[in-house]
Amino acid sequence: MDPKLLWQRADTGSRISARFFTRRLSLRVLALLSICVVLYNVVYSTELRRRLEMNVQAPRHTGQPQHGTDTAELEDGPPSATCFGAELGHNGTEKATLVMLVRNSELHGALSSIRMVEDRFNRRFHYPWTFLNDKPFTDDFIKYTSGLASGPVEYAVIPEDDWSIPDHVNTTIMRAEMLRMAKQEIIYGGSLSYRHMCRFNSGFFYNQEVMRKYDWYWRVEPGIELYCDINYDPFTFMRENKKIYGFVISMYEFRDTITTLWDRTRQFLNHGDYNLCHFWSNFEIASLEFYRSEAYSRYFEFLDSTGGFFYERWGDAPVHSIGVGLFAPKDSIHHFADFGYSHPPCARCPQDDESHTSGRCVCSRNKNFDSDSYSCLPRWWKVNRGTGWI
Ligand SMILES: Nc1nc2c(ncn2[C@@H]2O[C@H](COP(=O)(O)OP(=O)(O)O)[C@@H](O)[C@H]2O)c(=O)[nH]1
Ligand SMILES: *[C@@H]1O[C@H](CO)[C@@H](O)[C@H](O)[C@H]1NC(C)=O
Ligand SMILES: *[C@@H]1O[C@H](CO)[C@@H](O)[C@H](O)[C@H]1NC(C)=O
Ligand SMILES: [Mg+2]
Repeated sequence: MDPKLLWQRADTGSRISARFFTRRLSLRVLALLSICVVLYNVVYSTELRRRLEMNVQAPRHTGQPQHGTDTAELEDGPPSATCFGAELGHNGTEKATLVMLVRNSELHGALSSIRMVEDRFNRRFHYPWTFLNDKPFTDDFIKYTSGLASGPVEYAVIPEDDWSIPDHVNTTIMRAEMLRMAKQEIIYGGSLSYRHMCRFNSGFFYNQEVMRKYDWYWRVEPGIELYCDINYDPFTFMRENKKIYGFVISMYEFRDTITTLWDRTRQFLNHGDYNLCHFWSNFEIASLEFYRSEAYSRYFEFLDSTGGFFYERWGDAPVHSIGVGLFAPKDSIHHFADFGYSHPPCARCPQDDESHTSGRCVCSRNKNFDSDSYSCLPRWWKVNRGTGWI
């Protein structure tokens, strides 16, 4: 048909409708519209009231948590889901906790990390948070952190024995070594508190009273970022797939901080050479049972007996990584390639489309430490093809 004809027809139509569109008809349309608006308002306000009532019946948990190892918070069960959370999800069912070792002075970084982990993951799962500190947490720290958590919270002070220099360490030698390392500008070389932290994370966190009831932990540090939503339960993933240790970033350790760690390890059991690769332990999702195993415990106790955590500055990352490399089956180590993660100064971003769309990622694919020359991921990828990891 000639398109001109169409226009002509439409013209005729409009002339016809103009004739019939009387004042009376327009009044009827107006009345019908008003009825629609009124109906919509009634339905909408009923729904709004229903939602509000739902919230009032299940108010958000606001109780003040106590110092120490009180577990009453846990028995209360997690606070109820928000409207949004209830629509999207279900509650986490694993014996797992998000754990943060942190100082009171790091409150701001802690809040920023909690917010990130809650928004991207935990608001749909309500896993409990466990906060550990060598000093009592301040009221402010407790108030503001518990305000952000969607699950139960616990605050525990680390026993002195787990944060002190063992008797067999000669502190004269230790001080001299710390001075030497500080002069050489070795990272954290002159810090005693950093040494306590590394030793604690290597051999004590998993046996803390507040951690006993859990099988899994997710380590969260102040000031981290998650770039993508995590829409599944990584703890369940770990359990179902018989995984023991999960990481996101892997890199080389500074040789000067662990001069004799590998010699000591070889002394503990005969093995080849250490390539300095370690999983960056500021993010870990892993099995607590593994660390509590005899193999790992004996390994840690041997390392601790050498005093190397103090004479040198052994990090918990190489200790965990070597432990996992020695005592966990190769296929029980998992790289969370779908996680977007940053702990300054390093960050990684998922490389596949699927993670970006389903995870609402906010990161640039080419800002990715995995492909940095300092990353151990290329070695990791080789492991999956059958070559050794450490
Ligand atoms: N309570 C407490 N936490 C500490 C101390 N030193 C480090 N941490 C925590 O241990 C983790 C690692 O320390 P951080 O300063 O982030 O070291 P980096 O990530 O290696 O630069 C973080 O969660 C810190 O909050 C300390 O003296 N006391
Ligand atoms: C999650 O837990 C809350 C509080 O215990 C409960 O009210 C809610 O029904 C649970 N949601 C699901 C989907 O199990
Ligand atoms: C510690 O080491 C120094 C220097 O080697 C030595 O003089 C001192 O006797 C040692 N102290 C102890 C308690 O062994
Ligand atoms: Mg850190």
